[in-house]
Formats: sequence, C-alpha cells, structure tokens
Amino acid sequence: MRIAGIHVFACQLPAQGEPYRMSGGELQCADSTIVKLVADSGLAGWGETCPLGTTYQPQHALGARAALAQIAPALVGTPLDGINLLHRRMDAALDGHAYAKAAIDIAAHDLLARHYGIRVAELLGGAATELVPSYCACSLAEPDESARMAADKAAQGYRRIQLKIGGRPVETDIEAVGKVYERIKGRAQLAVDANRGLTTGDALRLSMACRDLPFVLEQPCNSLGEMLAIRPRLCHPLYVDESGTDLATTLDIAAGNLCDGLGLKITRLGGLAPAALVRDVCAVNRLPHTTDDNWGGDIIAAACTHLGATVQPSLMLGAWLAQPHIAAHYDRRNGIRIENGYIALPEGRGLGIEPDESLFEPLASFDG
Ligand code: 0XW
Ligand code: MG
Repeated sequence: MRIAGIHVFACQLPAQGEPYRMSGGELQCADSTIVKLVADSGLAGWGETCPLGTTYQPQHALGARAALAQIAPALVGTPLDGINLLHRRMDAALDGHAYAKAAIDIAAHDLLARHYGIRVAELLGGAATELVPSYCACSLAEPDESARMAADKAAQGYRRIQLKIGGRPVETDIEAVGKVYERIKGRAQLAVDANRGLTTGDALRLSMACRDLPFVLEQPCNSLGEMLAIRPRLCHPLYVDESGTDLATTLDIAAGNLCDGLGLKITRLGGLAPAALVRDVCAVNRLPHTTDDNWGGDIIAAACTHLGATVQPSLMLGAWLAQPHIAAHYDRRNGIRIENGYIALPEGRGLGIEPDESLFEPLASFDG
C-alpha cells in the first residue's frame, strides 16, 4: 500500500459560552488542522492537530500547516509499510515540528487499522477497557465560581477534576483550592494545574498552606528546573505537563522518575506511536499519566480515547477532551462523547469515526 494523497483542511472550533481560561490567557476559538491520508487502495485515514491558541505551547495553526506543506510532498508515493518508517521519512524531510507530524501519524494509524480491519487501540497493543475514564478542567475563575463549577462536574460523574490556577495573587489560588476541595471531597480526585503560572515561592506557599488537602500539583512553574528545585519541599505530588516539551524530554522525565505523574499530550510528542512509547516507559516506572491533547474535535478525541484504552488502568488518570467545550461533532452519529465521566471506545475499524468532510475548509492537497 502506498500513500496516494495528503489533503489538509482547517476547522474553527470556538469555545462554547465562556472562553476557556488558564493562567497564560484565554481561548475564544481554536483553529484546527485536519489531515486526510489517502492510500492507493482508496482507503483513507484522518488525523488532527489543534494547538490551544498561540501561547499555551510553542505551537500554532499556521506553523502546523507550513510544516505539513514541507513534509507532505516527500511522503506522496511512498509505501505505507509501517508507522516507524513513516516517522523516519517525516524526520528526513523536516526536523522537529512534532505537533504537525502528529496529524499524519494519527491519520496513518487510522488508515492502517482500517486496512487490517482492526481498531487503533488494537494497533497500539490492545484495549484494556471499553470505557475510558475522562476528566475535566475548571477554567480559571473566582474561588466561589470555581467551587460551583467543580461541584457541577462532580455531579456529572467526573472522578477527576482539574482546577486551573495561576496568573493572580496566590492567596486567591489558595482560597479557590480550599473551596473546591470542600465541594468535591469524597467524590472526585483534585488536580491543581497552574499551567506554568506560579513562581517557585508561590508554589511552595500554596502547597504549604494547603498541606492538609489531598491533591496533585500540576506544572506549577514554568521550567522543569524550577519544579525540580522545589519538589523536595512540596507537600503534594508533582505532575508535569508542559515541560514534557518533546519526546526525548518526556522520556527523560518518565524514565528518571523526575515527577509523580505526567500530562501526556499526543501531538506534542509527535503522534500515537511516540505517545505509546511514553505510555510503556510510564508503565515500567508505574507513573500515572493522562492521554490528552490541547484542543480539537472528534479525530483527536478518538485518538486520545484509543490510546487511553490501552493504558494500564491503574495508571490511567483520564483522557481530557475539548468536546464539552465545543459544539461541533465531525461525525454526528459516532462522535466521541463523555457520559458520566467515561468515554465509550468506538467499535468501528480505525479510529471508529467517519468525519463529514463538508465541515472542513480545504487548504491544500498533495497527490503527486
Ligand atoms: C486540560 N488540558 C489537558 C487541556 C488544555 O489543553 C490544557 C491541558 C492541561 O492540562 O494543561
Ligand atoms: Mg496541564
């Protein structure tokens, strides 16, 4: 089977209702890039990469599209014998840009799984569950509003709730953590995520002030060095997210037990194949992790869900999806949905969804 064509699309994904707020800013609308990989057999696979705006990480939609324009011509006509060979060809055409390559990786997993008549979860080693736990994020808000949101999410069945803090006086963060914990204790686990927004001093102050409250502290500071410097003095497990800037760094963190949990983002690592490698290293070190991404529609949601299904259940923190924050489904019938805090693993071949191409804006086609 050879790659006959690569087609790139855009899809705008506005945040429904309130903007999605974190310490580094807010998101009104995300600009998603969608890839359709077509084989000479006629089979097609779908991939997606959707940065969370332009400041959450060093990624942006126009960068993804420029990288894809650089890579795609080198891939058209090549055999689609396996994912590793595809990554080597992408790396030979362009260094870095994992978040763009991820869209092709995901599309290739969808296509190869369809070709073999299996689901992506099976291609990734096999599903340990048909119901994948999700978790939710409460946007940055005033303490009472955060407590109300968290209580509502717990009532919806979420068993893990992530509270956004940072970018304001740490006293407000401390108040929010206390009020949220009081509303969800006994019903949901709490992760407090500053998205790099705290100084080391404020992170220590928050952790010490809340020493009696059980939660994990996610990406409190900007750099891995800052977080490692304060880790011995923290009163809470340290979870790393944004500092897993690429596959090598993330593997160093996981293999070196440099944290107590990981926010694993499929596109930041370069796709499902590298993310599965991190999954397996986390399993060796019994490191809990999520199977997330930044934002995006049913395609990236399906990728997170299929990977999440293959994680050792005792280490699976959940698959965060943008789906509750956006209206659109690419596949109206089989779109990925969260119910009672869980996501049903699609039964269909590949990713198990059939995106409606008419929803997407065609941007470029590369077909020899
Ligand atoms: C909650 N997420 C997984 C989704 C948003 O992209 C941010 C991210 C996080 O944990 O920082
Ligand atoms: Mg995070």
